[in-house]
Amino acid sequence: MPEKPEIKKEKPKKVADPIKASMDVASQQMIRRSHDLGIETIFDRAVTMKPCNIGIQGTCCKNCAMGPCRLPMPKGGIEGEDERKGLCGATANTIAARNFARMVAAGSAAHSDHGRTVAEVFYSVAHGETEDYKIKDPNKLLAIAPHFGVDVKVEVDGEEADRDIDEIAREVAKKALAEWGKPEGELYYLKRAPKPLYERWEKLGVLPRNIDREVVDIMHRTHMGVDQDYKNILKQCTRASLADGWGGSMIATDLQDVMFGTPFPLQSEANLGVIKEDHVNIIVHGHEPVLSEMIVAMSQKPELIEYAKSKGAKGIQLGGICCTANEIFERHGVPQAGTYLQQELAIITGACDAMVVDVQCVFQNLANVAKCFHTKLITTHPIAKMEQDNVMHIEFDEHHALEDAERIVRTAIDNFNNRGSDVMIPPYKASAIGGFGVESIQYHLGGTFRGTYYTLNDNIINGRIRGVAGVVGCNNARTRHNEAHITVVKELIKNDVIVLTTGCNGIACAMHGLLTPESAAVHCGPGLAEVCETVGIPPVLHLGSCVDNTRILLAATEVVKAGGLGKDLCDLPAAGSAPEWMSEKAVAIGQYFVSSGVYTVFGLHFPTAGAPVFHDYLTKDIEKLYGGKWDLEADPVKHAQLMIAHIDKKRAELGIDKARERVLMDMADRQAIEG
Ligand code: BF8
Repeated sequence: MPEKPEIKKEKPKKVADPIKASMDVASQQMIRRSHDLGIETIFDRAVTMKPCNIGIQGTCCKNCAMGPCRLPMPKGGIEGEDERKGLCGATANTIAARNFARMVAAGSAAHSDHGRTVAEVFYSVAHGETEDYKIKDPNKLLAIAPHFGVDVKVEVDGEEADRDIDEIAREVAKKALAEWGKPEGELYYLKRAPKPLYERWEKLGVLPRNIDREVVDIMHRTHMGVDQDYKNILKQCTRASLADGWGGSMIATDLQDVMFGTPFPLQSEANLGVIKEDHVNIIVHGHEPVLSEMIVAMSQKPELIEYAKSKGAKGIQLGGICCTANEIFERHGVPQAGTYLQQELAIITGACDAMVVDVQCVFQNLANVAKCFHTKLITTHPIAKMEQDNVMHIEFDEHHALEDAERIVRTAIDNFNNRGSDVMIPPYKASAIGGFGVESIQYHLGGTFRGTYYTLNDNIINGRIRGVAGVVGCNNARTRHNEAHITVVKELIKNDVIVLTTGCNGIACAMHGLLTPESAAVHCGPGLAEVCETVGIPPVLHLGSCVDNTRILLAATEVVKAGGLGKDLCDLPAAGSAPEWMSEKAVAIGQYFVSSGVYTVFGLHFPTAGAPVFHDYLTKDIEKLYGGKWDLEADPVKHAQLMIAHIDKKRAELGIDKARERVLMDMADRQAIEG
């Protein structure tokens, strides 16, 4: 008798443990709900799919069709000469350097293409081609114009007079846009760096020529059979990353401030609890504020609010995810619905009537999650569409921006009544103050009669503030959501290091209550707590989105200018960090921070582990060239301690490592000095 075929029982699919996946209670609740509803999210895929062990080391070369050539590190390490080679003979160093360079190129391209869009919109505004955008902050325009070599004064009848602002705008627009492709010279903004830093770049031959060229150069030299010297490849990484940090991203930040307003501190809220059951909820997700600014304007339009009410809603609630959240939070106080890892979870509330996305950091799985609910997922950018058929595309064009935004908002309102009864909004949100920047730090921590940044410098010198840290960057599903962000930041402020934050770290800090002045008394060391209490600021200053990391570069430059803390960025008691990084943009940012003299620590792992010589070059040798270097530490407490140790080293080099007691002098002491 033939044997009965054995019926194989299907193994239940492995899913994420909500507690292990995120430290945030709202997210845990939504992950649990996703399991109840049978919806797969990134958290589940992170437990079922392992990362490639060779790719993670940076030593898989797929730049030609003879490969992929895979050069993993042998288990026992390498003794003697490293003889690993690809078919063409490429060494592990060459392969890792090429892969690293392509990450820098992609990251710089993403930031800078965002910058280009902003510059194009500004050009349209300056030339009267659009009515929908305006120059909201003419003072910022006047402040940046001289950096482009644009005069803000003219001579009339032998007298100096103010130049026409429209004329200034047109010239700035032309020169800014040319930064992407001018045939000669170097980027204008490089000279905004402290002089010794600029001179170092000049000496090392890494001054970017134009933004696009530096990205194309990387793609060329990492093509099969071109640059085979990891040091030379890294030199171009530096050039391209500087074209991002002191070019595309910086222009994006500046022109956004000119058109949409320079941020100034304001209060808002953060986490999924900002979504309101009785409102039309629109979640704006992505990066470019040319879109989100228009949606903010439309969501406040009385006619559309009335339209929402006519459908039974109490109003329109906007929320942001990712850097779009940061952009509209810093300028309008629009609440932040969540970080990168919460994008699917916002839909899983069942109350998201539309999620509007543009470019970068958008999961394709959003479409699959949206299918399970009534949510309209709307793509808006010509370079970022989705293949799934439930996705709407409403292309956004700056020439009729308000019209497009109105269509999007109406689509969300029309969808309000399609909501199912399956709404579950986690009741968690935190109060947060954001909107800091170079200008507002000067207002809060500057001096009225002394140099700009005087109070900040004075407090660093007297040791109340031990140093400054820029903690930025993404979430990564390979580690517990937000845990490293919050642990690193808390460890720093506990040790009197003031934190400047951007990107998803900024949202994480907002969600976990670190963006309030009151948090200083709870989490800070005594020195930083005293400063925060005196001037009424949080110990963690939210400076905006990832392109706004340039605000950190410029704030640090102001610290140098204010005096007493060295002559260059690398002299400062300062460090950078991205505890949960994941994107290529993070690598570009890290590289421009390092090349600007900042000691920069990444969490998790680093994509050069399989090429120890190249890895050592990044984490040790390049400090001699640029004053900054990379480091890697996955443990968040050790990660922060490395930064603090670096800050202490710089304090010792500056001779400000000893606590200085303020000596009160009596008349006799004074007479002795005068005598
Ligand atoms: O540019 S921090 S996950 S949102 S890449 Fe993306 Fe990373 Fe968030 Fe903004 Ni930046």
